[in-house]
Amino acid sequence: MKMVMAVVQNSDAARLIEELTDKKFGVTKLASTGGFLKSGNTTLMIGVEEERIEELIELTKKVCRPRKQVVTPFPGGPVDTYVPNPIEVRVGGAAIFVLNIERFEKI
Ligand code: 2BA
Repeated sequence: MKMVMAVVQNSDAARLIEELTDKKFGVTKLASTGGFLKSGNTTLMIGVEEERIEELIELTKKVCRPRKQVVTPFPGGPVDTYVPNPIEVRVGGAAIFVLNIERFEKI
């Protein structure tokens, strides 16, 4: 068994969860915050048999679209007079981690 941790954009999360549950994947939704943008995103925990990993990744690719976001880097402190230019970042898609699970018990 594997544990898939998928960080997705909030706007894609509801549809992805719906598609996953329709296909009988077990899923837990966690509210998370991206370290770079410091804005909310969604992390899904999906415990899955190894043979279904590719199906899961394909489904995620179908639902989760990369988007461009414009951010203004926050300057240092209150006395900082330098105003940085906005920059454009491409936010996933999804950041997917596949972890080995040593043991899984449902009590
Ligand atoms: P954030 O950390 O808020 O990052 C949002 C987007 O900002 C990233 O999109 C990337 O395009 C850009 N970015 C991140 N760090 C950067 C930096 N130091 N300099 C310039 N641009 C930077 P994604 O790569 O698609 O990541 C989307 C979200 O997935 C991330 O939100 C974070 O919550 C998670 N994530 C991505 N890679 C991760 C990793 N290696 N470990 C843990 N979480 C990760």
